[in-house]
Amino acid sequence: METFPDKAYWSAKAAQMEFPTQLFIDGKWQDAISGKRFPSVNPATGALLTEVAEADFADVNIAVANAREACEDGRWSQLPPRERGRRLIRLAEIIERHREELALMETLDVGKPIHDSYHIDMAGIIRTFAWHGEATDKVYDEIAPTEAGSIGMITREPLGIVAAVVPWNFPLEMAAWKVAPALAAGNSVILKPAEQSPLTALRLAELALEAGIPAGVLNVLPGYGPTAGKALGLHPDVDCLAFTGSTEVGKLFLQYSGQSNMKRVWLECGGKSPNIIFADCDDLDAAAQAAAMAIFFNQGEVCSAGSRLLVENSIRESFIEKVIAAGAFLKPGDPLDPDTKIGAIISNEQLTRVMGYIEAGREQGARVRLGGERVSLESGGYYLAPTIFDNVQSHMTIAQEEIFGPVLAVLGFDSEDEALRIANDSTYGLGAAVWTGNISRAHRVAKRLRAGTVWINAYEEGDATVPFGGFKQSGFGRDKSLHAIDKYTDLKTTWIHIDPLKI
Ligand code: TXE
Repeated sequence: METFPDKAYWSAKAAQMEFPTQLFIDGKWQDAISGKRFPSVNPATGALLTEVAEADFADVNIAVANAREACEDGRWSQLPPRERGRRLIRLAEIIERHREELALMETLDVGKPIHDSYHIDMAGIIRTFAWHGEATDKVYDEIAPTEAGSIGMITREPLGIVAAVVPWNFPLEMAAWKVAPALAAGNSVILKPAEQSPLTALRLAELALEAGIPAGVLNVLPGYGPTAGKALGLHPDVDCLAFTGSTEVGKLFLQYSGQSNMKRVWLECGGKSPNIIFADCDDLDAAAQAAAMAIFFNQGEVCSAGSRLLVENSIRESFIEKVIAAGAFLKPGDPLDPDTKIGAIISNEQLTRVMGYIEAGREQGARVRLGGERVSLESGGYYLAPTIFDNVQSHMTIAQEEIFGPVLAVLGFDSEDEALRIANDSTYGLGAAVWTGNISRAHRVAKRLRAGTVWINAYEEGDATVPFGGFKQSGFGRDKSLHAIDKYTDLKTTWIHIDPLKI
C-alpha cells in the first residue's frame, strides 16, 4: 500500500513554501493599481502566511479588457475543440504533478486536513479538468426537423467573459467546477477567489499558462466581495457570473445583473440538507458513520453537509448514541498531521458565528449531546469540537439556518409523511439522503424530497459525470457534467434557405 507522508514531511515543506502574492492578469503577475495588499492567514495557527495584492474596481476593468481582447481575437474560443480539450487535459496532468504542493497550500490557507486536501480536493480538481477537457469534442450541435426547403441549425456559442466568484471551503475545487467547463466551452474567465483563500487559485493561473491556456484567457483577481466581487457583478462587459457562496450574496448578484447588463447568473448558495434514517434501514452502523461524516467532514464547511439528521423515533436514542460515538472519535487537530480528520475553522470570525448558532440552539431549548465548545490547541488557531444537538424542532434557528460548521441538529419523526414534511420545511434544497431497506419507500421519499441531489443509503457520493446544484434558495444552474458546459454557452439558431430545384 502507498504510504502517505508524515507530519514532519509536510511541516518541512510548509516552512519552505513560496506563496503567490500578486494578481494574475493577461498572463502576468501584477500589483493592484491601488497598491493595496491583504493578509492571508493560516487558520490552524492564526499566523500570517503572506500578503496578497488586493484587486479593486480598477483591476477588474483591466482584467475585463484583457479577457475581452482574448475573446475577440479567438486565441482560445476559435481553437478546434479538440485542441482546447488537449490543453485542459494537460492542465489536469500538471496539477497532478503539483499535487503535493497544491494540497499543502490549500491546507495552510484554509486549515483542512492534509489527507483530505490531497486525496479528496485534488482528486476532484484533476478529474474536473480532465473530464471537461475530454468532453470538448464530444458535444454535438443539432439540426431541427424543419421543412424540406430550409435547414434550422441549432448551435452553442461561448458566452464570452465568465466571472467566477468562489468561496473558501473548497477553494480550488469550487474554482475548478466553474473554470473547467467555462474554458471547455471556449470562454475567457476571471476568477475571484474568496479573500480567506486566494493562494491556490493564483497558482492555478500560472499552471494554466504552462498548460497552453493563452494569456488573458484565465485571469485571477484576489480581493474582497463588496469591491472586487461587486465590480465583476456590475461590469457591463462581463457576460456571465457563476457564484458559490451565501444566499445573501447570491441575491446581490441577481441585483447586480439587473442593474447592469442582464448577465447570466448561476448560483450555488448552500443548504440545510436533511439526512433521513428510517428504522427499517438495513445497516444502522454504516448509516451512523455516514451521518457523522456527512456533517463533520471538512469541519462542516460543506454546502451539502447533512446538517439535519432526521431519525425515526423508535430508534432515535440508540441511533444518536452511535452518531455521538462516531463524532467523539473525530477530535480536531493539526491539519498537517495525516491522522487528523477535523482541522481548523476558516477564521475567528466564522468560529464566532458558529458559536453564536450553538448559543441560539441552547437558548431555544435544544440539548447538546456532544461538543458545543471551542477547542484550544497549543498551536493557537480556530478549532471547534464536533457538536450534536438533540431535541431540535424544525422552527429553531439551528434547524433552519446554514451554520457552516461541525454542528448537527437531530430531529425525530414518526411517519414517512412527517419525515418529508420536516425535510422539505426549509428555504434550501441542495442535498438530501434517505436510509431504508424498503426499495419502494426509498423511491417514494427520494421523489418527494425537494433537493437537487438525493442519496439513497449513502451520503456525499459525487462525480464529474453528474450535475450538482440546488432547488429553491440553494440556487440554480448546475456545476459538473455536460449541463455545466451548457450553462456557459448561448443557443443560436441559424436558418438556411435551400432554393427549390427549378425544372
Ligand atoms: O460567504 P460569502 P462568507 C455560507 C455559509 C457561511 C456564510 C458566510 O453559511 O457561513 O455563507 O460565509 C464574495 N458582492 N457559505 O461570508 O460572503 C466573497 O468575497 C460580490 C456557503 O464567506 O457569500 C467570496 O468570494 N461578492 C457556501 C464569495 O462571495 C461578494 C460557501 C463567498 O462569500 C460580496 C461559503 C458582495 N457584496 C459560504 N460579498 C457554499 N454554498 O458552499 C462577498 N462576496
